[in-house]
Amino acid sequence: MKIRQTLYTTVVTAATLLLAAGTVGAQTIVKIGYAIAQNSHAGVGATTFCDEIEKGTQGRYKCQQFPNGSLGGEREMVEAVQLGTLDFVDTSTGPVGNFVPEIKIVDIPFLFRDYDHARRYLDSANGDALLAKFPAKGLVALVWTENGFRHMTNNKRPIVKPEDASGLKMRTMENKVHMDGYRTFGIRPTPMAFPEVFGALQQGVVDGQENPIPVILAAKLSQVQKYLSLTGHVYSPSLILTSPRFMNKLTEADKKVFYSAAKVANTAQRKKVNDDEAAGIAQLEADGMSVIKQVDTAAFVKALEPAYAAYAKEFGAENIRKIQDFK
Ligand code: EAX
Repeated sequence: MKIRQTLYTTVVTAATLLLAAGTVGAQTIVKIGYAIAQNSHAGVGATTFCDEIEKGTQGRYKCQQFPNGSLGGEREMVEAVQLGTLDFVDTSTGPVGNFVPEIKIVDIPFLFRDYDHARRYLDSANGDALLAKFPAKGLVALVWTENGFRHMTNNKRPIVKPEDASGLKMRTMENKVHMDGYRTFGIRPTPMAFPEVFGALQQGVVDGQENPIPVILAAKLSQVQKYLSLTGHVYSPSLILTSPRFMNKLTEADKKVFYSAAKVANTAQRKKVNDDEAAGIAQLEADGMSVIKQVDTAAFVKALEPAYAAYAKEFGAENIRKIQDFK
């Protein structure tokens, strides 16, 4: 009896996992996952996306949200979307270049000057051209969303210049472009999925990590990190991804609803990034972090020169310059 029940549960669970989008009567439930908390910028993006598709399809589609990496890290969620066991993920580009190599170029440190530069570039035909690379890899990118400019935190010392970062063991995303760049700062990069980061910092497996203010806030990293240096060393884009298999099942009208829902979600997600940027640093100071506001940006850029030579080989110096010069 017990065995039969277990078997039944296993079969039902397997069936649910195999078919991510479940239909209940006339309503289809779609699953969306992301690595951080529901009250974060990614959560605001996902919630807005869900509200918009429900409204736009008169309730024929509804979402189930899986925040906090409850379905795994970002790489695992992208894999799940590819396989069709998850319908949507709002993910940073962190691991995405491992699936769609062409987008790795936007992960280069000190590529974008500021939010306006990054947002306008990604929203332009240049950003669309990168989104067009996804279907060949079994993915559909509905829109660029945003994670934010990344800053370093650690428990050893204030980081003002690369020499201060040198020797620190820092968790990074599973992103070769980042890791190659950070090595030129003397950092020892330790790639790790986001759901493991809090524990790794708490246990001292790594000395530090780097993430945008909205993520540092949402993951309460102030509880396990002392120093925050506003290095802004790289812009971290994100994306809402689904699969061709999912999109091909939709009517043309519903496809439009999903695409426009993604656009509205992006606007809301970026607005939350703005709000977190405006209020977050004071909040993190109140939470006990020591915030280093004056960093030697020029020294970091200089240290990166060997990495930039390698990026130029991989992506083409011209292509990198085109992004940097984008007005
Ligand atoms: O997408 O893995 C990371 O550091 C990401 O910035 C975070 O999970 C938000």
